[in-house]
Amino acid sequence: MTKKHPVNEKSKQEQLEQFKTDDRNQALTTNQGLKLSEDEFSLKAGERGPTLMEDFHFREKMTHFDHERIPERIVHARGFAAHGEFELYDSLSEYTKAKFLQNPSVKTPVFVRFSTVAGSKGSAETVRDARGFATKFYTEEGNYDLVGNNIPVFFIQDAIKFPDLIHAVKPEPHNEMPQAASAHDTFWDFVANNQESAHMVMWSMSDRAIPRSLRMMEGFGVHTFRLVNAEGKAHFVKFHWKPVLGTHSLVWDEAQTISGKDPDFHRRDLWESIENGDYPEYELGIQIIDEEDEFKFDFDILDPTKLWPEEDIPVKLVGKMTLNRNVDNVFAETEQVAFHPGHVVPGIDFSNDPLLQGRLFSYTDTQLIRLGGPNFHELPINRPVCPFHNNQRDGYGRQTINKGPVSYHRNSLAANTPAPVPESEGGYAHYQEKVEGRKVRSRSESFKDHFSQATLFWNSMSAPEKEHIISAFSFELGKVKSKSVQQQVVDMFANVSTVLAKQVAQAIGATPPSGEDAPVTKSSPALSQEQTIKKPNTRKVAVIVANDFSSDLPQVLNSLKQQGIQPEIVSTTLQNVKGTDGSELEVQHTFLTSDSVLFDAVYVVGSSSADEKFRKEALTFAQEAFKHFKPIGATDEGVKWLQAAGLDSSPGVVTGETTRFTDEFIEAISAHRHWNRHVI
Ligand code: HDE
Repeated sequence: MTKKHPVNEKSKQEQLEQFKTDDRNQALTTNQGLKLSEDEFSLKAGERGPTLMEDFHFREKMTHFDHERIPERIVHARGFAAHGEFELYDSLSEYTKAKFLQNPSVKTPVFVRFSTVAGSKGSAETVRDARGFATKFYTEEGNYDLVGNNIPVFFIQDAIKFPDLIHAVKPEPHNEMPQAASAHDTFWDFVANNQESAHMVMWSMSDRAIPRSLRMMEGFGVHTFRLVNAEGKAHFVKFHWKPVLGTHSLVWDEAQTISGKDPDFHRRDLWESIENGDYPEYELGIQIIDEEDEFKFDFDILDPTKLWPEEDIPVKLVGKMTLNRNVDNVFAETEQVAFHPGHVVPGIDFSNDPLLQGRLFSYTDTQLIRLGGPNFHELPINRPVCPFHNNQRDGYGRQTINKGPVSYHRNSLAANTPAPVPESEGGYAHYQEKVEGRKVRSRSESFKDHFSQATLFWNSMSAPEKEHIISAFSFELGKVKSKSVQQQVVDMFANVSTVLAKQVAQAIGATPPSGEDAPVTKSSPALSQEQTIKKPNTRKVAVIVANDFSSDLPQVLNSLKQQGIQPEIVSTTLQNVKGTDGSELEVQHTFLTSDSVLFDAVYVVGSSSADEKFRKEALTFAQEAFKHFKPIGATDEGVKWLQAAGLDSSPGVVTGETTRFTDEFIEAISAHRHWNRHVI
């Protein structure tokens, strides 16, 4: 009965094509198709007279405009998305019968939306926050959504607390401040009074919450899910996305400046990378726990404030996702896409994680109001690439024209179709987990350890990462007005580390805890970004050049490009700059349009004809990069400038004095940040 619907990486794109339109070179019409002869003047009684009611063109245009906005997402409002494909390395049939995880030759189209959580739709992108990482797989068995975050745990253990958490972190209701920031009283009051948040707060205060790029952050399904194979055997699973470029972050001072200089920093980076053919790639990883081993750990695997240490339960890399196409229209695609953790396919099922269970209700509910009725599954971006048939009918915005009189089940007039199909033919059957218990409102004892993994995270950090966490707490709590809340938080995090709590207390004028940390017995190296992949690819270098640059420069720039590094020329004006040998370089940015924080490294070249103003601008770039631990290179006049400013001979600063300048500069860029530099 069920037909096979072959899906390939083009299936979604082909489907979307049917809905696209190109307005260029067309006559202007009303929505009824009527050609218009004029579009600048409303119809009036006399040239200086009132507008007439019969001006249907004016009314249609204005009415549509008046209704252009839809509510933004209650959380994850600020987002950006791209299309791509997923390919499997080896069949996962041992664990799951999901069709798209069987055959490595099948490529599945995907749509991924990244987001911040707390800020409004127009807020800056480099704020301190978790990032959403939501993937829709358009499979032959229907849409599968992996709706994850870039942090593997969550603030709360039960979905019923989600409205409280979000009320606390959003701008305070009496004055709507601060925007897209957790550094305020209500958030920290929530934290101190809901101590299950400790582990996630450690992640939020770490570098993970200020990613360098959406291409350079991990993704996590967070909850424990189930994979079920064709024999009906289930395993517990956690999902991971591992970025091929490694996991990298900004530094906080830089992130704040970028929020003003380029509030679109992350979307611009994603958009441009895809346009340049530097396709973002992420490997899909799974951690598997046998059902029999459910109780073998010192944490409850249903508790979403806990991760599964990768050293104990290894992450097996099973496939790769490549984002290779930007959207055509942000509203139609990115804004109207509707993700749902309950969009599953046969072979993927839920666990009893109480956070996941609540999410299974919330997504459709919020989308009903955001997308204005029950037919948003018909929007082009949300349609599965396989057919869908049922007896649901009507409602706002219905597009499907269901033929025939029958819209009920069971029936005889349509031979009892559309009909459910048995599991053996692809019908979804929920995993038959045995459950029993009393109806209670309570939390399992096994969920009550809130601090062990927060401490594990702290113990796994490198020295610079620990410093960043201390300084993030000090910043956030330094913005809190209530002394009592500040003190409660210090007391709470003394349970994670007294070293941390003491330093934060010192910074914010609170009373430090007494006592010392217990000796470290366990750490998880996988949690530290120190261990991540480091590559020079797609790192952006500001090359600061004036007229009369030396003839070696084009050669250096070519060598950088060969390593995948992206040099961009910055100068006083957008006029081409000329070298002593007559060669020319196109200038992409001026000191006015650009800033050091928008680059991964700075290369000061200058020239002997550069004036004092130029030298100062170049040094501002270099000093800013120095402060942010970024690689700095200098040749020609630039060497003298750095020397005079005392910026040379520090780790990650490479000057043309060395004969291996290009190689050493590439090495410095590949190392990304030079934490051992002494920054005052
Ligand atoms: Fe969400 N979340 N969430 N969430 N979530 C939404 O659904 C919710 C949680 C996540 O790009 C909303 O369509 C509850 C964890 C992402 O469109 C809403 C709880 C994780 C996105 C909702 C959580 C997420 C959302 C708002 C606690 C990581 C953006 C708009 C039980 C695993 C998807 C919408 C996109 C969006 C509810 C917690 C990820 C209100 C009740 C944990 C990536 O339904």
